[in-house]
Amino acid sequence: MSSYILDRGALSLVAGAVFSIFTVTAHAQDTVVKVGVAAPMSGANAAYGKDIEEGVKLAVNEANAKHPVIAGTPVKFEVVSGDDQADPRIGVQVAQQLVDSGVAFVVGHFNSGTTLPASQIYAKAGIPMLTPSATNPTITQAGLSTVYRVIATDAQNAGAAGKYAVLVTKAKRIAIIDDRTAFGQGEADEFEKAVKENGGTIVDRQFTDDKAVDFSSQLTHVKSSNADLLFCGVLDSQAAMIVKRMKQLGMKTQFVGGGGVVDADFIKLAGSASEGAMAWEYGHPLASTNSGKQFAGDFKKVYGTDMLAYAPFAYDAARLTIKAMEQANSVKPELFNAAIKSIDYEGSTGKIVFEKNGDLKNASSTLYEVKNGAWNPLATKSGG
Ligand code: ABU
Repeated sequence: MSSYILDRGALSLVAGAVFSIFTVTAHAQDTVVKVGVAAPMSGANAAYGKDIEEGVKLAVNEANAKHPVIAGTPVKFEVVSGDDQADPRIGVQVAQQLVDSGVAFVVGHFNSGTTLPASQIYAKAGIPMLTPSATNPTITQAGLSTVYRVIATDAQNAGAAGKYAVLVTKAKRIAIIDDRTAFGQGEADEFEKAVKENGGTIVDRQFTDDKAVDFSSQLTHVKSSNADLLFCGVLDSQAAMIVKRMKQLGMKTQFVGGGGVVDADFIKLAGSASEGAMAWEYGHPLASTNSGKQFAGDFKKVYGTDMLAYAPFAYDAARLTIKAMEQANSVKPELFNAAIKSIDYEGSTGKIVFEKNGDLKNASSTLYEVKNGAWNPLATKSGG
């Protein structure tokens, strides 16, 4: 029996401090196919990790409910989660543990900084890795044949943000703060490039880190630069602290966030300071399609809460890979990986077809604004 197919007895051997296994009722004759989820399940990014895990669990439960048979054998999918704590070093360890535990494929990681080194581990083992959220463009530039991304990159998302800031918002003096992570710095670089390509002016660029809770010195500097627009390459909780501090400092500068900011947590944490904030998020608004609305409704029904941001991408990543297994009639990664490459999948986030490098074809991005305590879509940039 291959390492990625475990019988029920073998499952008990797979355990560790960073793992949790969601038990399914498997019949004795079922082949158990393990589905890895790698994301931060603890620490400041834990809510994103839980969101991703819940998206994958939804996909797996739906697949199991159909009693799938692959290569003539009843199959039971089982989720195995690894907590990478948003730390690249731990991300590599988790990746190796997931590979050793016999997962057939992995949905993850959440952070670009963990995905970059972890993708090498999965590639070496021949295990497909589909990230639902890691958007640094370089992830798919390493020539790894097992790496996929079901979401737009920051070349697209922050690129659209930079162009829009200059040509539509008509900002004259633009400032940037980023958290120096692979994601934050990467998207800030893409934003700056697009601003300059479209004839805009960057008047200030400040840095923080992803653990910071005080942004006074950076914001005071931005205020003194008379910036009319501030783009921030940070995640939701830091973005919320930034808009609160901007209000306290009496700044009139338009806040624009990049990925990871358009969610309920940002509004909850920022309170009234969130009003008028803008941010670019990957994909089109879920509510704009029937499949998106269906996913959001199903998620709420199952978990009793609204999804955060990346659950539908994680759901689609798991569903399309299971479909690839069915098309290949195999749970062997070397066989269904080829089927992923040619998949044409209509998911909750839209159509998923991959470029040769594993990136999403025709990815889109949407600009949102907080109005009356809720995120509202303003503009969507499709394709490219
Ligand atoms: N792209 C949103 C945040 C996750 C990351 O790329 O690090």
